[in-house]
Amino acid sequence: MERTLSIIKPDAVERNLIGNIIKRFEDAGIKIVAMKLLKLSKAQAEAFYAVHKERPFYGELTDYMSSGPCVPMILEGEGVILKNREIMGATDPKEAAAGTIRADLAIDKEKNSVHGSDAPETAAQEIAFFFTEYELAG
Ligand code: DGI
Repeated sequence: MERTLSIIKPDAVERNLIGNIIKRFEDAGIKIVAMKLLKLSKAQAEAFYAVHKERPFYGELTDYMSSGPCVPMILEGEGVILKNREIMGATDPKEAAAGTIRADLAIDKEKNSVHGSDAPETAAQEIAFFFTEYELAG
């Protein structure tokens, strides 16, 4: 069964939106098979977003991601990588489809409430960044 990494980002945790976001995944038939709440250090945020190192927003993005607690989760289900991306909506909430998490809840392109892996290889890497094998529920 396919798995992906989701993160409820600091702006959403701060505004008490953890339950709202998790309900959307559960209502879509997606299973949460691992979950934790933690605060990334600046160095950890930089490592997680290393792929964006050369982008002009890298400093701001990693400051923001280390500014407060976040909730990384492993989601499981058929086609869950794409399904999660659809439930999240486009990166910029102004461009996100109605009814998506980002359209409904996100603040802006940076404080966009959720992260979701974009492909099987990145999903495997990102899951391993936050979780060890023994932390998986099944
Ligand atoms: O996979 P996504 O999160 O939808 O988007 P991405 O992989 O292109 O970018 C990763 C994150 O980087 C995104 O969720 C928020 C941030 N980001 C992307 N583009 C911009 C940005 N942050 C700022 N400040 N400005 C941007 O143009």
